[in-house]
Amino acid sequence: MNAGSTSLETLGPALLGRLPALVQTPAYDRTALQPGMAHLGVGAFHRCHQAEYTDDLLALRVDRWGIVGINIRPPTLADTLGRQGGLYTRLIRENSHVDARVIGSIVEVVDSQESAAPALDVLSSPDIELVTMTVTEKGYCHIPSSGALDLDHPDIVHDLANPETPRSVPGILARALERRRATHGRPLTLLSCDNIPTNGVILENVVRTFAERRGNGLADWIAGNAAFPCAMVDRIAPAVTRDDFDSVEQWFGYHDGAVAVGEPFRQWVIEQKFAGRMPRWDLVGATFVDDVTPFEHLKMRVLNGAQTTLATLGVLAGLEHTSDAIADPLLSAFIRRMLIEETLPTLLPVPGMEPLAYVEQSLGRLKNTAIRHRNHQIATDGSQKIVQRLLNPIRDRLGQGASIGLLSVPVAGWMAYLIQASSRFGKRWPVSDPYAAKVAGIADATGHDARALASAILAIDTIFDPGLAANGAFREAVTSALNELLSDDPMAAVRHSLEQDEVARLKRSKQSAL
Ligand code: CS2
Repeated sequence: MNAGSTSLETLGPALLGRLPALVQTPAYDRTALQPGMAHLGVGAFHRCHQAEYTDDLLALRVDRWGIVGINIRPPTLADTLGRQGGLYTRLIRENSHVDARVIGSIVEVVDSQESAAPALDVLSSPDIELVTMTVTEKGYCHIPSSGALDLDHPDIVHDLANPETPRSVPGILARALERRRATHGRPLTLLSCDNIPTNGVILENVVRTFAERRGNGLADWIAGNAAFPCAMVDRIAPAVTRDDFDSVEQWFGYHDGAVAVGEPFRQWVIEQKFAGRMPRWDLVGATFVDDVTPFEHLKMRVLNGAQTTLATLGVLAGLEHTSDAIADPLLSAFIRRMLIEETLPTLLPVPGMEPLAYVEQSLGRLKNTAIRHRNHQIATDGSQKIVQRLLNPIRDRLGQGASIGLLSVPVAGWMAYLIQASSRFGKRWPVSDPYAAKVAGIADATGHDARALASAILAIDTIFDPGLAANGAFREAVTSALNELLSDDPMAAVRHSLEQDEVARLKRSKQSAL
């Protein structure tokens, strides 16, 4: 974003000493930093999360690791972060409260959208010991239902044929590791910070499968010299809007083209499995653990599950943001009941955390009206999100012989969201999802029969595990919710599932009283 019509000065190292007192500045000498880690995917989340933790750590002066930020997809970084010397304003907002701080941990930015070469030069450098990444769920090129590398993915097909000029994340990482092996042989930790289940395992799997296909011993070298820890990351940091840029100008009197906005809450749990040195993020609030799984289930099933539910049902109800959806009494009652009745019993015990309190805390976070998180943004790439957020807890519930009537509603919500974007249903809104065309094709061919629609979508086995898709109770619950969600009164699906749950609850309590 350029300075536009304003004549205000743009944030940069020269302005640091002249910022209003309300804006905190880096509490360390940035010129002494050394690029020790790279981050792939410098978006709003990275700027509000890993880069902030690193800024906290740098302020403790324990080490001097700066971040090299790399984008291999749009947007470009040179015109925003680049021209600001890596500096940006991080706003933490909660209702009327604002906390502003300039973050200084990003020391260099690299645009590698046109070709992987600039990214590969950084990732294969001996100075880089760690690569963190937020490349979105679909960046891993895996099959959501199994976690395996999707060998039919066009970018993977391309990269296997042209391994020296890769386009995909697995192809780029495999090539960087190959160059490290050939040049200096130094180990590398690759830390996924995306919301996919067992993200380190999936990352390792896609990179290893890709390397195995190369058949030059690379996979063995990777096994001995790279580590892929799992991590749970959390902070709500939506896409930045024009309003956010304008706010910084109005409140603080300077222009910043790389503002990031997040909520106060943040969490980072990292599996202690590193190939070499790691930044001591544990000194600034991150937790290093042996097993991330319980934390990951808690976060993806409760917070992210609630977000996806509110997003798709919110769009169907004509609501714009998460905070609007949760302010709706029906949706708010539904989400609380769904999480407490159906999601919580699927969770593993989480050391030091009380699940019910976590649910209440999560619902509180979603009510934050200063966080303008659009329902359409969260609904983007839903096909890559519903397995870990909704389908895995449903599978666990069915395994316990327990009810799934509430969790099935947002699954049908995801279907209805994509179905109604098809031409047969009047293209009610634009969508972005790798499965949008597939679902639109089903909708165009099938028409308005909810049973036939649900059946055809449940047959997509790269999303729905066939065992789950064959389950009668699940099919019935999804079909009946979809039928209502596609009607003129979509929220009837939400009302009815709550009523049915209430009836079942009464029945259970009568039985246990006998
Ligand atoms: C959101 C997440 O867009 C989405 O899919 O659910 O980005 C969410 O805000 C973060 O995971 C919160 O940590």
